[in-house]
Amino acid sequence: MELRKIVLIQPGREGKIFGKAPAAPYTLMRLASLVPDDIEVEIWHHDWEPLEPKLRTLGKHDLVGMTAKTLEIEQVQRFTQIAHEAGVQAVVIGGNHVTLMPEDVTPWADVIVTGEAYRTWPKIIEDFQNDALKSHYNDTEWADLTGVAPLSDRVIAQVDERRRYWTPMMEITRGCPRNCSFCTAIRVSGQKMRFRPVEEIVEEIERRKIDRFFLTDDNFGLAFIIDPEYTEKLFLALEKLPLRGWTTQSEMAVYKYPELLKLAKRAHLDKLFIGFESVNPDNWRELGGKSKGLTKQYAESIKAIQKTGIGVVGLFVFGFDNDTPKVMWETWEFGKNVGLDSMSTTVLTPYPGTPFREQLIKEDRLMPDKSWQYYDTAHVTYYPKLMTVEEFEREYDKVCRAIYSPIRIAQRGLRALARHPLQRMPAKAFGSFSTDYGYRRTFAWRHAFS
Ligand code: B12
Ligand code: SF4
Repeated sequence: MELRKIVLIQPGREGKIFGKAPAAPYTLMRLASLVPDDIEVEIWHHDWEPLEPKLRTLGKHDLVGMTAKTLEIEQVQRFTQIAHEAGVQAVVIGGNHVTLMPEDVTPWADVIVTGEAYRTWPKIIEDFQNDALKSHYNDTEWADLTGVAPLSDRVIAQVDERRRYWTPMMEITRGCPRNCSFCTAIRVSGQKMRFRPVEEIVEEIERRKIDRFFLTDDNFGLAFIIDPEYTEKLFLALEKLPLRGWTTQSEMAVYKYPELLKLAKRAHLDKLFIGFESVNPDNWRELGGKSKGLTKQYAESIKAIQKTGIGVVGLFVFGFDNDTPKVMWETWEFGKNVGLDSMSTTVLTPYPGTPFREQLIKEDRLMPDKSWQYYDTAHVTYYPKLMTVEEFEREYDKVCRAIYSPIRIAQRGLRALARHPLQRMPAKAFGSFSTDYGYRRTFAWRHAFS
């Protein structure tokens, strides 16, 4: 089939915030960079502009790819329907949700892609042109990250991240050897930690001309433990770049590596988002070995990290089988007293492919009326064990209103800001408050629809 152009679609529900979309579509930027130069490729993002009218301009000779997390899959199904009505014959669906639950997408997609797609995506483009498209492409190998899908200059120019997005994304590692019962990341990125070569990271940052970024890594902190030499080399290279700052997800064990933390600070690391997950020690089994619900140890790690000048964002999840409303208030107290820079409290969510979901299915505890849009970590989608749904929701609302009250956000933001020297404060002001503001917005989705 003659190929007119490729359109890659990023769904979204946030829209623009003060004129920019929140997070750049990094997944699609990598995939678009694999498209041969002689084929036109565009990335369309629903947070930047409403996509329905644009979808109606597509036709039979366009190859359309869409990515979706679980909570976005219904929006993507709707986009697919519009594209089909416009005459598109090849809508390809990839991403986390389809990888974890292909049977959910097969009935309405033309092509599904499971796995990482670095090999299958170029093959799909070729097969489209040869009228040989299959209905399912499965990439079973965890690709070595060396030289994989470097961002092309035309994609960088088209996405124009600095003008259109608040947060550029960047990948350094992939995969995590832990095994948290509720985590889907390890089911889509594997349990072997893989590293991109330092030279490629530096080259990408320079070519994108970005001076801030958030890592897509699931648990970057594990690099401290698994490959300290690599981590040191990375930090020494980043130190030389004119960065304003970067942030990443990590487990708390990094506090045992003060020398690397100092290097990380010199490499412009601003904040670590640490998944403590729970202050309830009875939940230790669910936490995959990275934390054990021991608040004394959490406090020690927070102090040690902050001492090096790096901020700590504490991430907590409510609704494990040993949780009662009391745990939510204990988390609030802990967060208040320990001096976190920002704080996220979300509702445990039984994503497809996780042991937690399997258990709930066996025990018939999934709420039947909760479609995928509710899987946003702000809504309760299952019957908790030691609380009723109503109790869970009521106390969650109360505790989040306390945590995300303007005064608490201001307090934590000022604390984060105070970590920087006076002359750097203007540059750091936005980042010091925006994390909590973002979490407040996530919580607000709980009441956007019920
Ligand atoms: C970065 C990230 C974010 C960023 C997204 C930024 C952006 N615009 O891309 C931010 C911080 C905004 C974010 C937010 C959330 N996230 Co998030 N996020 C991630 C993370 C850590 C990395 C994703 C990533 O970019 N990877 C790197 C890129 C290069 O690869 P990739 O996305 O995996 O895609 C590959 C394949 O899937 C495939 N592919 C993907 N799409 C397509 C499409 C086509 C056509 C093809 C051919 C192939 C293909 O090819 C790609 C290259 O290998 C993942 C964890 C993970 N490891 O997946 C969680 C993850 C996707 N997030 C998750 C969640 C739950 C959320 C939130 C709900 C959290 C919250 N409480 O708010 C929100 C939802 C926001 C929203 N409204 O959508 C869950 C999703 C679970 C699920 N089943 O849906 C994950 C898996 C984390 C987890 N621990 O479980 N997230
Ligand atoms: S530590 Fe994080 S990425 Fe690793 S399994 Fe647990 S939740 Fe997933």
